[in-house]
Amino acid sequence: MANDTLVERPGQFVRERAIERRAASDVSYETFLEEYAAEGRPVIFEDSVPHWRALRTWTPEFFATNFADCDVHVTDGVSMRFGDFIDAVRRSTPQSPGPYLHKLIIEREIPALLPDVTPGNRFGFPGRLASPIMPKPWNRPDGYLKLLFGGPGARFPYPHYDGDNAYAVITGIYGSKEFLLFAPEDSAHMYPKPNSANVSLLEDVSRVDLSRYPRFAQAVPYRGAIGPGDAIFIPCRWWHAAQVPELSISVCTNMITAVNWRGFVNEVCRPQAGRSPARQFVKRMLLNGVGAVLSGAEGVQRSAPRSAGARLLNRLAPRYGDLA
Ligand SMILES: O=C(O)CCC(=O)C(=O)O
Repeated sequence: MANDTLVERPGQFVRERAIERRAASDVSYETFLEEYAAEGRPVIFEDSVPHWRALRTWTPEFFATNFADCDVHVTDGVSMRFGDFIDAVRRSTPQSPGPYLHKLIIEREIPALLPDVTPGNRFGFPGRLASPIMPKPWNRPDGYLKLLFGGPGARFPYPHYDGDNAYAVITGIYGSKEFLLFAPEDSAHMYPKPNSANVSLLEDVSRVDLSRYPRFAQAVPYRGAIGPGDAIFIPCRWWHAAQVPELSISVCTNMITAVNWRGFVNEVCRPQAGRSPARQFVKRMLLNGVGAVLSGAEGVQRSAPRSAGARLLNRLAPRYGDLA
């Protein structure tokens, strides 16, 4: 591969790949689905949301001025006053990293922020999650839009891939953030937790003790960074780890489309300890039905997009733009 580079890790050399970058204006939504989503190919789209007011207004000062007294959900089991959180982020250094906020669903906790990121990033359009016929808890027209916020040295707490076989798009708004991605084929090299197959036992992929985790030496990292306006697309089942070099504010959405639907159904209906097989079977039947209806609607939208039928079906199977 032309963009392979050799990088040194303690004790060995590995091949590392740069994540492809494209100007967002050169890529239509359909091309994105065909060339990246369907192919499971990560990419960073540059200048993906020039219309977002957040790009001009969201700074640490903006949040400290307007939302200091809000209680925010920072990480698992930890909530803080937003003002105190921002103070801790400002004190964060690579040697002594502060907290990393990654649990704040914007619609639930600070809906006043929504107009600043609306209309959403088209590459992060939640697809079938936005359909009114999606059963709870997957009926999420906002794609679980989350705020991510951290200072130098902070990082997402664990390398993982997203649940529900979902894709993710993370859009940078302020500062920068670095990503290391690993393909699904590297799963065995990522040491999945025995009870949580999508979470790695490796805490920090940039500092792995290879004597404890020797298989990690065979994993091939894909490296990329996002700045304001850049959006990184993380295909389903791709492992990812995020690290903040300079104070970073970004947002994240999940997406389910026709392309990752089968994997979604298999994932959420898989046999699981503590779940009745009969219930999982009924759920599978229900989701298979929803999938068939949505595939039919999407077929009409594709073949006769301007017809009255397609316009009616847009309500059932929303398309980017219809929700704005
Ligand atoms: O911190 C990040 O950018 C990664 C976010 C992420 O992976 C997640 O929210 O699942």
